[in-house]
Amino acid sequence: MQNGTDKPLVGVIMGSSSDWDVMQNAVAILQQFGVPHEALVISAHRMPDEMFAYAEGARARGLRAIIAGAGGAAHLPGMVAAKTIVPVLGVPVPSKYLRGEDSLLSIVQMPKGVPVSTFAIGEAGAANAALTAVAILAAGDDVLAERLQAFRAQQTAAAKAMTLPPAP
Ligand code: RP5
Repeated sequence: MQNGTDKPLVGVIMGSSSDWDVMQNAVAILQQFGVPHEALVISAHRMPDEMFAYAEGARARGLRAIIAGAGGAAHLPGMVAAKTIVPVLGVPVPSKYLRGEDSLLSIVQMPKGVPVSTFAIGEAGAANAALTAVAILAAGDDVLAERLQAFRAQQTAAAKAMTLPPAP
């Protein structure tokens, strides 16, 4: 990265430590790309004052994207988006009873004017949210853009090298 500091550019927040299994997939991508980031628990329902303070201070602290994961009545991404113009990338975390369909619908159905970019339920969504954060940053960072291109090229090569077992 070219920002030359360890100040986080991406915030990864989640409603509970129980979301970590999923959300660590976002952190892993940010680490892989060398993006300065922070990861912390901020619960919309259990610590609403801290959630609003985090959102209100995000831009001034230099955050350029916020990845917010939550499960069930997943209000965290939407309420953070309500208090900041920093892009919010929402990750629906699988829930115990409804397997994350509740989380997905809670996050995706934002009213017009307050967007949350919403990703797939679970690990793929967390990883893709981080890749999107990388893409946002890469718009102004050629080094990061090259890393992203290389990542895509690797995937292409891996797909081309795939073989299938002989037909039964
Ligand atoms: C949400 O409630 C969290 O994002 C989590 O997915 C879900 C359950 O939280 P815990 O009861 O496991 O702390 O706020």
